[in-house]
Amino acid sequence: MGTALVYDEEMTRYKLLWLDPDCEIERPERLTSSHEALLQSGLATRCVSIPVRQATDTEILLIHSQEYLEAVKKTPYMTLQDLQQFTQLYGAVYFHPNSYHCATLAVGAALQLVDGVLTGTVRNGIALVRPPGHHSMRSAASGFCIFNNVAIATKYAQKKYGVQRVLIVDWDIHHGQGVQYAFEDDPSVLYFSWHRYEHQKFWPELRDSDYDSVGKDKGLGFNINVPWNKVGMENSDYLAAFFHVLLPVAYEFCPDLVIVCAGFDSAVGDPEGEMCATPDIFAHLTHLLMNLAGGKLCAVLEGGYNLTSLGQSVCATVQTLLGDPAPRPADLQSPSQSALESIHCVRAAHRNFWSSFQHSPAAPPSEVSTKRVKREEKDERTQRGGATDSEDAVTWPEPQKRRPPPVRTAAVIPEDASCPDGCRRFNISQREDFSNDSTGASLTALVGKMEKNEICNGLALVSDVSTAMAAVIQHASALKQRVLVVCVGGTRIQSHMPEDGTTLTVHFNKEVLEEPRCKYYIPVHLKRGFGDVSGFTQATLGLLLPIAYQYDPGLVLLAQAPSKDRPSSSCWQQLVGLLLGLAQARVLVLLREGHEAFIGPTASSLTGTPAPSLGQVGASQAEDFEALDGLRRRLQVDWKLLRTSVQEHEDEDN
Ligand code: X5A
Ligand code: ZN
Repeated sequence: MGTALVYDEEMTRYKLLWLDPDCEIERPERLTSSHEALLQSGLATRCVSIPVRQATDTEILLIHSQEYLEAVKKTPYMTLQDLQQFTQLYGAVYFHPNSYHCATLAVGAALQLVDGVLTGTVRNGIALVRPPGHHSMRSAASGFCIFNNVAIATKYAQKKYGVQRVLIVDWDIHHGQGVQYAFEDDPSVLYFSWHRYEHQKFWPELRDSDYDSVGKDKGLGFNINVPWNKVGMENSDYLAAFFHVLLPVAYEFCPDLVIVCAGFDSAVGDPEGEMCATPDIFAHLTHLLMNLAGGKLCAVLEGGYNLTSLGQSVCATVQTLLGDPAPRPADLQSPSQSALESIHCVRAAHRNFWSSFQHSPAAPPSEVSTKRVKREEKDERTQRGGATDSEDAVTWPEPQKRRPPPVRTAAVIPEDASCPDGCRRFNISQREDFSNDSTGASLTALVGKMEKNEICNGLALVSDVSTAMAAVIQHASALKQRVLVVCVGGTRIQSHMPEDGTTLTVHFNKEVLEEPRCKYYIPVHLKRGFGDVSGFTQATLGLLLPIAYQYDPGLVLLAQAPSKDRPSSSCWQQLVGLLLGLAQARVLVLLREGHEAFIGPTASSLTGTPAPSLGQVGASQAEDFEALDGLRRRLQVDWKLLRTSVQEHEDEDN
């Protein structure tokens, strides 16, 4: 199951023919240099090339009006003067005699990608296209966009394949108002967009882009806007929006297909976005979406105007789609006050629509609600290192090369058990082992190989989880690796776990456990156990992942302790899949003898197969929700990525 790359050089054959400072950034080189970056890095050859095609009129009419299509069809025959005049009808867009042709190819590329993913030819993929699409509306071009590639692809997937729910994630730094307008009354399409907004002072300067545009009629709640009111947003701000807004809702919605409006003007160096998130962040944003919809993910290029940043971001995305481990999410800061204000407002605006937010505070804090008039402090923009004038002034380190280990998944299992698909058996045989503990010896040897980047991850069937855990932790700390221990079930674990920060333990349990002893031991009480999918998603997305990303372990140890309550295999696979975003996917899973049934599902997730969907997640009991949210509030002093609002926490540094 591969990754599609849909691209054709023809889409570079149109350009701005007159002077227009607003449009000059949208150049053919955006596409050539993105494609070149994929070739240079060797990623292009690992993808399955799918040819583009022209979209038909019928397909374009899924979103656009006949009048508009007819008007655009005339542009190839216009004189330069006519083209300029036609352009005047719209905002921030230009036409060239070859624009119409390229626009039909851009739509067709998105449709080819949807075909590839929904017929099962490929698992996922990216379409590198020009012109972009998300600003274009039923009867109007806008913001370099002519036809709405992603909106058309969404309708097409629903019509041709009977796909029910589509999640559109728009991480471009502009608001895709065209996508919002196309689906705002449609509950089968969930549209999420974050965008530079600056209290309506940033293009397209629409009131409709604010957090309180939540959809209409039947579609109420299915439009989610996260307005960024300052420039300079960083990795932690984007991750906080994923952990505390997008992901809980996405899991609740349970899409059959994910389409990404993949604009990379939200990355550092971009002259439009002026944000500070690094290209590597797209590896994580992509990874976090890859366990939804059984992994069916279509990324379609939108914006991105700094050619260096764009190429690096495209590579980070494609390499993750191909299944390579994401780079370490190093040194995450606290989300900024302004980002938290936005996140708080979005959650409040959606509290009646999504059970994930139903217990969130209702009204935005009062000083926030006056937001539309407070915009004098504009020049705080340089405060967090946001770009000022020229894009050349902005620099950032070159992303680390990601070199996946030669062996993906090792299995330490009894010699008489069959090796799960896609795994390499890894046993130190009794003969070679002098310690009398061949499992322990195998585990430490395996951790050594993971450290040396020879094996990526592994699973082991052990008779005693505690002993195995202790052996691994000891060995990992000798290697000076921070270890994240995620323990599921069991009443108590190793009392002599180090508390100096070299390990962080998160212990999910159905029984009431003691209060956190220290910052590095976190008991999480899941009253209804792992069978309660809403409790599981709240705990995993809203608690475990933010803490784990901030901790940034070098190794993840996931252990299933003895317990009557076992997670369903789909919850377990989601957990494994999501944890693979950490520690360059160095995840070691310990299963207990007697739990052999988990070997197959665990191996499947470790080898990179997307986890099965959890089904549409219902509401959790108010008291259960409160208990977990209370824990989140207590922990956010130490773990700042847990914050979902500005008010909860007034001290210090931001
Ligand atoms: C697709 C995209 C941006 C338009 C900016 C107009 N459009 N100032 O990024
Ligand atoms: Zn954009």
